[in-house]
Formats: sequence, C-alpha cells, structure tokens
Amino acid sequence: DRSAVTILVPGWLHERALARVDKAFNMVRLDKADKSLISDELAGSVRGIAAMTAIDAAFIDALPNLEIIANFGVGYDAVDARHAAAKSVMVTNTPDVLTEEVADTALGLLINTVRELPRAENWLRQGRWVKEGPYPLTKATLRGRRAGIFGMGRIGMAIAKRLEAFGLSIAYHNRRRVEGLSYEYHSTLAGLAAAVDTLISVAPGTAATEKAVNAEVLRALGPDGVFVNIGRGSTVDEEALIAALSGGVIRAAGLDVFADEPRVPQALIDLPNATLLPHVGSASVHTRNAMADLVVDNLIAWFSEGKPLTPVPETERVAKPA
Ligand code: 8YV
Repeated sequence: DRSAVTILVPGWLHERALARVDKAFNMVRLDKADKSLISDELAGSVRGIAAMTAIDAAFIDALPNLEIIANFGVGYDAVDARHAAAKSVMVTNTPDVLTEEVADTALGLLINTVRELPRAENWLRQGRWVKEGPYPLTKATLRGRRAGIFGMGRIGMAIAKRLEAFGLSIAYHNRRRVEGLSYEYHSTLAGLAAAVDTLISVAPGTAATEKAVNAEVLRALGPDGVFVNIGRGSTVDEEALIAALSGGVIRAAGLDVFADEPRVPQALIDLPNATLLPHVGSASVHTRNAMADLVVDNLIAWFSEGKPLTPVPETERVAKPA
C-alpha cells in the first residue's frame, strides 16, 4: 500500500510535485533538510525524500529506513550521492525532460551576451534612441565564432546542434572523448579554450570541475573571448572571471549560474560586459512540470516496481530492500 509509505519533503518543492506526492504517498514536510528537525518517530518512518535542496551525509544517516532520494533537477551536486550509494540509498535526477529548454536558454544567453540585446533594449526603454540616436554597434558578433563546449552530455549535444545551425564550428572538452562524435575533442579545458573564442560550460558541479574555468583558461580564450555558463557556478573561479572581464582578458560573459546562489557578487553586477540571469535555464511552466512529474514518477516506480526511471550513475546498482 503506497499511501502508507512516508515521503519526506524538506524545504521548498514545485507545487505539482507536492500535490502528486501527497496524493500517492504519506507526505511529510520539513522546514529544511536539517537533521535536528527530525523526531525519533519520523526518523524511523521515512522511506523516501523528494527534494530540491541539499541532502548531506548527516541527513541521510539520520533516516535509517531511507530507500530513495528523488532530486528535482538534472544536476544533483547538492545530494551526497556517493554517501547514498554507500548506504544503499537510491538517488534519481531529472534528465532529458529539460534538455531542449536549457539548450534554448544557452543560445539566448549567448546571443544576448555577444550582441548586447538586453543593453540595447534598455537603451530604448530609457528613451535614449529618441534622444541620442541608434544603440552603438556591437564590437562582437556570432559570425565566424568558434565554439567550445565544456561538458558534452545530453545538454551539450543539444547546444552543439543549435550552434551548428547558426554556422559556428564546434569543439569540446569532456572527461572522455564521446564515441562516434565528429566534433574536435580536446583532452584539457585549457587546450579547448586556446582553440576557440566562445566557451560554453555545461559541466556538472563535481570535485573534478571545481573552479575549472580559471585565470589560465580565460587567458587562453583570449581578448575576443566570450564565456557562457549554463552548468554550475562552482565550475568557475568567479574572482578570476571578474578580473578577466574588467581587465579585457576576455570580451564578455553570460552567466545563468553562480557559485553562491542567489547571491551574485556585486563586482559582477557592476560589470557592463556581463549578462546575468537568475538561474532560469529550465524555468518554464512546461519544463518544470515535466521535471516535477519525473521526480514523482521515480518514487512511484521505485515503490511499485522496485526500479526507478532515472537513477544517477553512482547508485545505478542499488537494489530495493526486500
Ligand atoms: C533545477 C537545474 O531546477 O536541473 C538542474 O540541474 O539547475 C535546474 O533545472 C535547479 O537546480 C533547482 O533544483
């Protein structure tokens, strides 16, 4: 009987996910994912978590009968998946359903950054078109650009497909070369940056990608360089990026993600050559509904068939307890 299974929802969650978890299971909400908020009675009864917030090792350890953590988002850097695997706890994420939306956002952000469209719109809104004449010609163009993609997964591929249609050449850096892919592969990020002028990061936030986009990479990208980040803020050395943008080491940057969201360094906000978005890559009603459904469908599949729909690689082999 699924309705007797307790699913814990710590912190804020998408409304549709809440409604469906509540309907299918015994839903219990918690202010935040803090183990000090868990009563002894709750500790023993929780078998699943649906969350959009950080789930650390201590929180996992505080729930002895936990079987599954369904993460809202394709990136699951906020969940300690290695610890979950060690404790035989399944972790799922929400791939595929957001791929095209995030790729669309990446292209919009790239064009806004290169052609200064948000600034041009402000020019009109501030009445400067009438008073001062046309918005100044943009120094940068998409024409003739060479794109480098850092992180050639599902979203990276969808971005590459769009860039091809826009006439850009494409190269990439990934942990491994992708079999059967004809784009030029670079085994290092600095090598990729040196070969291109437009670097797009789609990389996940892991220990290996921490501050990977550093001063050396930005220098290699060069003075006409454009950097776009749609992956995770942790993959960038933000201080080095601010220095590169203010010192003309690269031309411009378009960022949807930041190291300490929702806090964005004032130095970035003050830079005219930074185009900034509040982490909206997947944020349409359509796509967030699909992500919400996948979160709940993973929980339902786990508790009815013993197999989730989209397990993360770290917990792929975790089996449902008898
Ligand atoms: C999430 C995202 O909605 O999927 C991801 O990895 O970054 C977004 O789509 C966001 O992380 C909130 O959990």
